[in-house]
Amino acid sequence: MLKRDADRGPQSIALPKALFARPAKEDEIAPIRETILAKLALSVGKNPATASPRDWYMAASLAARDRIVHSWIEANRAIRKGNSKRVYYLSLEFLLGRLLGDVLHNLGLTETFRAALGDLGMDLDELKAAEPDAALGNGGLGRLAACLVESMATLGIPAYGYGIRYDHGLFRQVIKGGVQQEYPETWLSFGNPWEFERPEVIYDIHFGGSVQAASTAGGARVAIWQPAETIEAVAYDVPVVGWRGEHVNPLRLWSARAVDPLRLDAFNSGDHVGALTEQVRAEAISKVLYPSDATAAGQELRLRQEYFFVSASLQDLVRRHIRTYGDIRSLPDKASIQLNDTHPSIAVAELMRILVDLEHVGWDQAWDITRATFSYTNHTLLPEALETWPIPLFERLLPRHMQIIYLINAHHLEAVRQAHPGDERLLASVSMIDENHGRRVRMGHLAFLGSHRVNGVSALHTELMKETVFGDLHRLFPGRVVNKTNGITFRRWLHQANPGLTALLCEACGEELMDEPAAIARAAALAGDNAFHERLSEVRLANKVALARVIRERLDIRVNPHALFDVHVKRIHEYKRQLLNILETIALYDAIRAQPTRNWFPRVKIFAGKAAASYSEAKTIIRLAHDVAAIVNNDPSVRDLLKVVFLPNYNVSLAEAIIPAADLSEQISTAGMEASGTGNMKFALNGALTIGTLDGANIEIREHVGDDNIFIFGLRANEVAERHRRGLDAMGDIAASPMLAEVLDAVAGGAFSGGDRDRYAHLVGIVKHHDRFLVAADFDSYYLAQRMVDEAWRNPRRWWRSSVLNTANMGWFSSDRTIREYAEDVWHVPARGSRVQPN
Ligand code: 26V
Repeated sequence: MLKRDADRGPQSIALPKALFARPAKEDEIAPIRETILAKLALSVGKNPATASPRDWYMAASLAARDRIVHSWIEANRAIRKGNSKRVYYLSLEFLLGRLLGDVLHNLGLTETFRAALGDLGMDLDELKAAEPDAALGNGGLGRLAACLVESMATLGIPAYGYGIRYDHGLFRQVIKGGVQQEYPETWLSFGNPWEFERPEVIYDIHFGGSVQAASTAGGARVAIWQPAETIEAVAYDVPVVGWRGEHVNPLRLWSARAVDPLRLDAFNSGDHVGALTEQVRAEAISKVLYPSDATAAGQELRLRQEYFFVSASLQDLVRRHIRTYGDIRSLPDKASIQLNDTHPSIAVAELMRILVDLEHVGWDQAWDITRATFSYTNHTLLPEALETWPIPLFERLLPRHMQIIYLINAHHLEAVRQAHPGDERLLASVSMIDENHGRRVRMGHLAFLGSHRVNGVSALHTELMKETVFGDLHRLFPGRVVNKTNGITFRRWLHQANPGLTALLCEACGEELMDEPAAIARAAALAGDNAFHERLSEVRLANKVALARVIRERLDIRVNPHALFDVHVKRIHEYKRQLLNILETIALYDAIRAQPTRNWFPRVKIFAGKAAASYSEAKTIIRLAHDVAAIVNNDPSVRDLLKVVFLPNYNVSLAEAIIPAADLSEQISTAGMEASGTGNMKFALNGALTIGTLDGANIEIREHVGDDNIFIFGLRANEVAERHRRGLDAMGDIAASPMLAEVLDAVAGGAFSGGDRDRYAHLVGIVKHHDRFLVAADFDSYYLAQRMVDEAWRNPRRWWRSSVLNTANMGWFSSDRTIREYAEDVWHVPARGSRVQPN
């Protein structure tokens, strides 16, 4: 049963006090207290007696924001004075989560604010929980963007994040009777204290119309785009505060606005709705975040979103460049633009348009400037996720860009023809136009060709890029594809999410850990130390008790905090194989009932994650998790040895409560399909052991933590590819696994659906007959790996040794390391602690 406060954050969690946190600055407590009171009265318009926690959150945030502004202005001044090169990170998603805790922590003001609020009778943690998550992203890609911009600020890199200020972020998930329902998310409804509206920073964004050819006075031929529609992009800046507040960068988010707020003539003649249609159409662009796995419906709006934010961002940075340096030709020396996936890749054509049509740079030079400026990160190789646009749509919405893309393609194909005469297969494969599925523009190819570096996000993923989707392009442009394994910011995912563990690690590794993630390696010396294990287990238990309370409050289910917490949280997708986990849960349930006297240890299987609204298989997986939970949790013969819970509305804040409480981290994607994963890193950093496939960054995690400290199972990526080539044979796998056969029969036979055989017929049918994700092939190996987990859990010394070695070996997975690699190899900008020094 859902409780009324189910959507509130994990505010009720009593975490161990942050021993490592900077102590309150005595002389600042009183001024901050006064500022908070002044903000409450003058900006929020409330008095302390009637103010709600949300009002206090607003007042405290505005007080914290004041502290940022000076460093921000100073950072800007220094960048301008130093003529430093800037990095522009273009991303359709920034999954920021809550910001108050982040800002206070990075400013070193957490304890000072706690004391100031305490004087006023308020509790900082309660205020923090009143902040809505900024959920401007779907999952891994958006959260990565948030970690990377934080690391850029921390390393003092002059950078702008550019994105869209969605009125509504990722939908709120409510589960009714096991069925996911989506509700709009309303993070802005009470105002956003972290943003600065910039009403003076506005750009016109054009769509549609036609292109005319004309000649200049000098006889040069030029193209003139006469658009049919114009809307406005208005800037909102959110400060991104680096560690210790030494550097602050802007995250500039664009909001769409109609040029005219309403058609007054229509309004006056009584057509009140018609008078607003243009406004509604224009503002639809920044109305809502796309769940990326959406269907073709609404595709046009998505393309409009992409061009909208790209055009505004390029106009903004080109204007800044020309104002400062006077000449667009020096752009690559002073600006590096990172494309976060293909969503912003129309930027390649847009920059060409600006250079050629507006700045009158010759084509070849424009192309050199473009390639030297852009670089592109690929985040998935799944064919259904690779972005392509139907040419008729593209032509209608962006006619001049379509021409430019044809021209780029013509030059490119001509060069390929010269180098490889007669190779028609090669031409078709590297062309920006896909002729096989109705003519479409391949955005990945556009981004690849327009960039000097193209990167994957883990070692395996990068190798697969070179072999598969970008194989031919890689051979044509050797050296362009590089790897930049993802990372996570320790400030959020260790210091803030797990203050108890951070305090212990500071004792073990020294306070330097707070500034240098690599210092965490020193904890390895304590891997065999019983006393350290004891203290770690106390911290973990406290985190588990806190999570157990969240589970009780939200689901009315009691779980034993001494049980093994086995956690599978991420978007629900067939390739991530939550289904494999649920099927193993059923097998375990059967085994417990068959051998009730074996020495089982209690386990809690924890799931959370959202399914795209249109993704019916994923929604059915959620339903199955609930159906299995209902049976297992209420079966007295299980005697609480197994519990299954599905926490609704997974988001960044919930992740911060779940991850520090995990004993086991499920990273069980079909090998070759998860580009990297970053949750895997968060769990290992917090001391959970991983059960996983050799996929994405799991491979590098294994290399760092050692074979003995991770549970690897299943087919390798090359074996998966081989099975796909050879033809899938799940029926063979099922015939070889009586256990799996029994589990599938039970599900299909209605054992978990009150006898309803229809509910899971399709899902079971997929496993049996179209098992692209090789659930059947990996089942036995996964079941065995889980029994190895049982074995290891029985031996606490061994478990805690592994846990310490996981945490101690995660320094390399700091996003500071990731950003240093981008800075050196892709952007060519100096970063603190990097080998490239300022010139
Ligand atoms: C999108 C779609 C849309 C169509 C249906 C299938 C499908 C599958 C996956 C995706 C995800 C697209 C991009 C993305 O979020 N990639 C994630 O990026 C993370 C950061 O690099 C990385 O850790 C994850 O492994 C990767 O899935």
